Amino acid sequence: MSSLLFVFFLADFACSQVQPGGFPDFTPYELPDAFMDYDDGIDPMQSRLFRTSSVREQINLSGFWEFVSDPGEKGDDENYANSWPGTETLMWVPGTWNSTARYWQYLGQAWYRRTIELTRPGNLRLQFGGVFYRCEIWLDGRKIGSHEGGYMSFEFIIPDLDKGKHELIVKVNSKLSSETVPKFDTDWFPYGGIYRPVYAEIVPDLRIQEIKATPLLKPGKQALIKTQVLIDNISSRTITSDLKLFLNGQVKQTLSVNCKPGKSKHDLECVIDDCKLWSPESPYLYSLGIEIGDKQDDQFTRIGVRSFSKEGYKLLLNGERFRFMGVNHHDDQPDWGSAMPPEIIKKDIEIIKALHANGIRCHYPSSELLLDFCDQYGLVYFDEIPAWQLTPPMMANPVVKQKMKDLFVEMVERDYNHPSVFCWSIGNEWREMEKCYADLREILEFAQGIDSTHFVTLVIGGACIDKSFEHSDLYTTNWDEYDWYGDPTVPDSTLAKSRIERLLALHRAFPDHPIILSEVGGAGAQAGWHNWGNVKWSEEFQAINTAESFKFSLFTEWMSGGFVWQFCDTRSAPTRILSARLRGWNVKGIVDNYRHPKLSYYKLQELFKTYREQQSEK
Ligand code: ADA
Repeated sequence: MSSLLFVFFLADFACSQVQPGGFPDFTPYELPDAFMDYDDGIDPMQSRLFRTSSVREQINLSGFWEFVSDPGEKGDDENYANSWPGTETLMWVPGTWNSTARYWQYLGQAWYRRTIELTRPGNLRLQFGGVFYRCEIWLDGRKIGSHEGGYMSFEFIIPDLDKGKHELIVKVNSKLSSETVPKFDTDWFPYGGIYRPVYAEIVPDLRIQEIKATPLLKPGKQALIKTQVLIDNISSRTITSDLKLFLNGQVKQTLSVNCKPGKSKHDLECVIDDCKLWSPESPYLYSLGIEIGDKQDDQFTRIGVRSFSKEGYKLLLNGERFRFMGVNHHDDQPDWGSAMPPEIIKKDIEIIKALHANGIRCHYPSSELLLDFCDQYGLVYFDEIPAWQLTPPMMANPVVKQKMKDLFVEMVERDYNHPSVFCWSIGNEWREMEKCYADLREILEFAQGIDSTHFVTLVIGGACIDKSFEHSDLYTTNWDEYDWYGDPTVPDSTLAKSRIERLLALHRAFPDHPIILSEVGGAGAQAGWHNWGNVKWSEEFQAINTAESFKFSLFTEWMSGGFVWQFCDTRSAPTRILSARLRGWNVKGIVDNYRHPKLSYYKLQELFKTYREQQSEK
């Protein structure tokens, strides 16, 4: 096709979507109600969508905390933990200082302070949903611990604390480097602060630390739920008690346990007959609870029975062909940054469901609340540690390697019970992988050794044939049909052919591997700017890129779909403000930063709907 004809063809494509003066078709979509036969309530700490305990006394630590920035990092030498230097301002928790005007671009150290009041003495448990990037914590001037890794949750136990007021101080540092994970200069903003919910609770001497439930599907619609319970005996004596396993409010097993001081693991199980499966179309959840003694302590989680498997190049969910129609999502919004409140997370989920999508991927573990919504509304989640675009020297650095391993373990511990979790990814687009192949293999094998119930993968850039795939469980690659960073100012069909040829070559090299496009599309568009010639930055250019690229992954027999890059426009690292980022924002969102849909949203919605209709006719 001559280039002139090609431009007309594209112009025609765009015009058929939006008539001047009219609106594109938008199919109204009703979000189905979440369903669980047994409803165990709402977590009063607002950090989960269900009650996690019915007996623990909990204190919500959301609200204004005293705040002082420390750009010169003097706070340790000047002992801020014991002599507060004076309050600069009040800062909202959960929140990020980078969403306030005063600290908009501030990357560095800061101190937070508040009081906790206990109405009775007891063992205090402090739970942090996420602090970016590293922190140290003091209670009444005594250091109680530290944590590194901005996207994970963590806890501290302070035994036998007196009743009354206690001073809590948290030092936070958001600086990244070549030895942090994520590294410095990622393509998303390193929002600093205590940005996910924090709460305190009084726990008994014998407490439930963790529940790990593995649902195994058996023939005849039966499921065996193997449950491992981690018990923490905070006291210095052995305690004997009963453990009860509940399913949807019914006791299924009672086990008498002898717990020495410290941690111990106990196995319980139950069988569900005629079980209801979890899937995006029918996200059925069961409530699973563990109780110690006669309500001395309890903990609840939610589980779903489903099986992901592969058969040659096909990906299967509950034995049926499954293709991803997903979005890449960052926790990011102009007013809240990474500290998105529950209502905004829920809105995102609704917009994604209205797209007829079935999955979400993120470069780091999203908030637990987002994963709860995925479980509840039926979105398959692609879980990844933020090891983004590492270089060979970083990979070879034992400090970085250890951090990656620690983050991987924390991710699996936190997210294991979510039925929406499809795989664990050890990172994204590592550079010059042939130079760090041994390191890569070490991390992959480590990850596979931690959990064998989910796929383990690594995301590769540009659909290249990489021998690391001989060891990972899936082929997940980032790809787009039309170039966006290069010279062409309109989608170039010749280039597109060579891009498709790459995928064909990949399939020839790995014919028995499911191929998933972990990022697909990827063209920046200034929301509201239309250009009928489809030039760069226009909504038309982006719509062509995303929809055409996605079409290939959905309608090619051996492909397993993908995740559009990306859901919404997001703020990029401050260092990228002058690169191909509009005002410092990565504007490849199919909705803008306030979630107004761009043309590509409607094009994808149409495509996903067509795919679903075709599948249901089969
Ligand atoms: C890569 C990377 C993304 C983003 C994207 C882009 O695919 O994985 O995080 O940076 O490029 O927008 O260029």
